[in-house]
Amino acid sequence: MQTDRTSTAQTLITVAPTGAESEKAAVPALPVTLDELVTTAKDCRAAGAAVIHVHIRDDQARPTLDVGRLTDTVHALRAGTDLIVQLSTGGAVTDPYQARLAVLDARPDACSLTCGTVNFGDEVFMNPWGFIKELYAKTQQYGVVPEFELFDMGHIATLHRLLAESGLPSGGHVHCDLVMGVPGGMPGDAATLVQAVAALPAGATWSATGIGRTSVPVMLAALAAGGHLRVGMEDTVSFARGRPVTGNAELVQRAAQLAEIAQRPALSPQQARAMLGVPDHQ
Ligand code: KMH
Ligand code: ZN
Repeated sequence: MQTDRTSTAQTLITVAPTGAESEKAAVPALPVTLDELVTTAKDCRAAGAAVIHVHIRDDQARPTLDVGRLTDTVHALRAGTDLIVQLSTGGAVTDPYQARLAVLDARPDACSLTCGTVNFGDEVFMNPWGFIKELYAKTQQYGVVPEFELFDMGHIATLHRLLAESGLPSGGHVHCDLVMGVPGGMPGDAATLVQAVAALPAGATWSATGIGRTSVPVMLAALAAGGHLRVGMEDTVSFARGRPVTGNAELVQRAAQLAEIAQRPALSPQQARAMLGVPDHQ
């Protein structure tokens, strides 16, 4: 029997545990070592996550795209969990294009692929068309399943252009993530989410994540609109006003509880592989 990839009966939960922006000194619960990351991954898997979106740090807890470290990270996460391992190709705003392309040499299951440049607080997250095309071609060549990161409405137009010019992704299915509430990107509210979803390619699945205080409203709107969820300390370090996140697992747990209440319980990694077209590495 064929998997119905667009069914909204269940919820894919992705955890983004680290990111490139928060500092360990300011956020002690942030997982920055490989041991911390694997422990977090196991806890989040138990809480309901199926995909892990990974940024790594160096020995000083600074963001790095070192391919050797990324490769070790992919192997360790596969050894310790059955999560789909999605490496960030966004990195930090200071990372050069060549280093971001080289992320795929670590041979992850999946990767993020941002569909346009966006103001990113006081910085600029650069994703020009030529880079997007080259990165997409490499995902197709390596058999890595991309998740299209959409920070703004214009990114959706670029996604349509990319699919029209370069064809379907590895795995044959288009899955997007609406990243909402970045200062400079689209706002994290229900009206914007509905507008963005209406503009997505036919047959695409999508998750949404709200940055900072937009985390909960975006999660509720996404569940109501039939979408999937991304949560984690990359996107918010506050669980509630004045209450810091104590660990990624509590964010996943809250997402899984809300999904359950919405009558759309969490997908297992195995079910998520079928939906996204990610081959089994176990
Ligand atoms: N850290 C941001 C500059 C991604 O992972 O692909 C980019 C980002 C998106 O987090
Ligand atoms: Zn990221």
